[in-house]
Amino acid sequence: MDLKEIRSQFPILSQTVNGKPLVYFDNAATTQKPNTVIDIVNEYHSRWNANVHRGVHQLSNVCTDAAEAAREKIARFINAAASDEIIFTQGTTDSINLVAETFGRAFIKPGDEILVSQTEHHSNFVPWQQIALRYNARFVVFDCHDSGEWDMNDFYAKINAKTKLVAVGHVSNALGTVNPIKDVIDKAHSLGIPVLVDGAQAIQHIPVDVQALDVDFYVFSGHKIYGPTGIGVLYAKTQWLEALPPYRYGGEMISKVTNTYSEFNNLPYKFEAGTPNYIGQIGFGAAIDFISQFEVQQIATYEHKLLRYAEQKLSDLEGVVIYGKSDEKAAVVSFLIDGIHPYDLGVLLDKTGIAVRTGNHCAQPLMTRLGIFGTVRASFAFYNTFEEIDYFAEMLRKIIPMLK
Ligand code: C6P
Repeated sequence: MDLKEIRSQFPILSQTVNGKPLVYFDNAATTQKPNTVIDIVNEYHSRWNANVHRGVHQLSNVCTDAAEAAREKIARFINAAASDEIIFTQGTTDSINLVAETFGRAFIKPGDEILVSQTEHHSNFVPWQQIALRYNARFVVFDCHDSGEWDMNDFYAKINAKTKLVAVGHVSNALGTVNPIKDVIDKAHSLGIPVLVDGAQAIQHIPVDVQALDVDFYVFSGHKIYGPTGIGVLYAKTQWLEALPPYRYGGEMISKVTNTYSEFNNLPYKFEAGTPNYIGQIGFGAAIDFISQFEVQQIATYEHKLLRYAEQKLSDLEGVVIYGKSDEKAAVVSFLIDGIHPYDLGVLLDKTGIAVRTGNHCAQPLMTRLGIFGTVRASFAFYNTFEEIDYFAEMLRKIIPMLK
């Protein structure tokens, strides 16, 4: 990969922050956008904007075609069996809430169990906890090891005939662990239990094939894969989309409305009430085109080298403890330095132009399990470089004595 050429496509990467060249290591929170995404969003707002699926006029048709083409691109990207299995949402959180609300309404009864892991982001934890409370079901959490890897014995012990759904993350946002989701899916399916996988931190880093995984629900956000904010995807097998009731009610999701009853639209529109974020969809499609120039496996290999290099550099520094020890990791390194508050470190790194995230990373149950309140997290994308990591380590070497 030609790193210089790739970086030149992201205008934000060539700016300075606090007088220093930006080193953007907060890619797990959101990724930066290439020119093609920025330009298409601008072009559709300035030249083609019109509401989709409603118009007989040219602008509406142009927007509708581009927005629907994005659905096709995303379906191909994750190897969905049909583009109708791609539901556009506001993002990962919205997708999970869609499944939790509708699955809860249709299938969760008192005494049922919903099983999640200890390492989930709040978005794949709180909705299930609340659904369980609402329907007098049990919210069950299987444990992880100190390394951040799942305790699969605990998973096998806790999944049972009462489990109605398993909801797990593909890659931990807080630690970077790539989880054994295929083992979870296979075990759950052997008991007839569906599985939702939160792919927010996987889709941009590792190849995802929903048919090979045989996953029932797979969710992710556009903004974490070089696309715009406010747009995301729920992939679900057709059988589930047909079995679940609509999430929100209103325009577009109906086929017939009378004073006494309504009939609902075909897939995927049954789950897309109201004016969709069609320009977000178009931008998302451009992001998929952008990433499709490369092999996702090629991106994964490069990012893995960055990760191991960063872990090595950090280990050379005194007092550093890295959280998330696993052979299977995506591009996240989470750490603490003895006697230094993560927030203080984050603030001083910012002064050097380096953007990292500090805190619990919306994973309080995991932090509690690890006995810490948070970490400093550097998360990489394939536009990051080894030189940036060298600079990061050099700045840490200067900052640490200042905070001791
Ligand atoms: N994690 C992070 O800095 P939304 O906000 O809906 O696009 O994504 C929510 C979400 C769900 N699952 C996982 C695994 C995630 O990492 C995130 C977002 C960001 O780690 C913001 S907290």
